[in-house]
Amino acid sequence: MNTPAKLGAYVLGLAVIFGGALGAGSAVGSVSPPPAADGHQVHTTPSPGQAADGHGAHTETAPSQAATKTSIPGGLQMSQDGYTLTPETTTVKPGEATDFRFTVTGPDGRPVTGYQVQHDKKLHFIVVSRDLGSFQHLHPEEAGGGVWSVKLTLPGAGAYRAFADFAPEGGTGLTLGADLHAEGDYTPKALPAAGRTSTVDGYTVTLDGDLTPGASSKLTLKVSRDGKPVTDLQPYLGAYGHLVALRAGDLAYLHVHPDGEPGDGKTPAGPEITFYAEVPSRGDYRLFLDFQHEGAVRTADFTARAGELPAPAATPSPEPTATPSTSGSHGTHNH
Ligand SMILES: [Cu+2]
Repeated sequence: MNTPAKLGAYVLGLAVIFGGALGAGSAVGSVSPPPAADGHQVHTTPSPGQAADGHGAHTETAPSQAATKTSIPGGLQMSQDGYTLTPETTTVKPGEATDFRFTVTGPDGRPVTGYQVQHDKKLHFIVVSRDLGSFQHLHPEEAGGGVWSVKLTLPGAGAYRAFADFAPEGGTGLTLGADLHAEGDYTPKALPAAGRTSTVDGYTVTLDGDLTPGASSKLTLKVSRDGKPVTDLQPYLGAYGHLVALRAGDLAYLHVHPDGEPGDGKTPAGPEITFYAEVPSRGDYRLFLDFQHEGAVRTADFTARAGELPAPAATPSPEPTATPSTSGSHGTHNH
């Protein structure tokens, strides 16, 4: 039994709505994180040891009938509400750093130059491979005239999705997405198996909580190193952690943020970072957690399954449950 995980499905707090998440919590401000190396990235290989755990605490968690919502998740469109993400180029050489440039054009057709600062930045730029094996969270610089510039390396040949996450001045938060290509032959990797543990650079991050379609889901990520809880996480982008969730299959983009923020007098600097996330549908999601410790930003990654159906109930059997048996203790049912 995992009580906190179960509670997470019920205790609805700060619902972060899919697609407009950044707009909701934009009032960070007082905390200025120390400079960190921008451009951390992660490459993953499926890890056979991380199988989905089979706990079946979902029985009562009837996912809400949110299917009537028609809002489109973020990141699936390159143009929305009059704003369009326009890369100067969409094909780059794999493994080579490129000065990647793009604009966001506004309803008047001109590059947008006015942005609201959200989580310490005017624009967050996420680049993932379409097989969700590689992830980068970058912060482009303004090059003038509404042009954004960022040093970008696509790690290998393949198809990628770039997301610009921003809020234009006077507008609400938007995430626009565009495809990028790194030329060459490639073999897509399988989605890593669902799991609750991620290791990166000697840190172990565990995931507690379940994603429930159409409902606010509490996720708790716990950071440790060498078996010891890390209690001195550093603020990064106004929070102790930054979580991006992408739906496998179409890369719908969900930007979630922690419950509490550094300096609010109640949010500890680890080892646990709590998030509220709302996903729109059943299915697999990739979660990427950026956290900062000892001056470096690292990314832990997970595959999480939303709205996993409970294991089929044991077939009703006419036999009494306590059948005397000589066959020993086999048949213990696994919930
Ligand atoms: Cu960012």
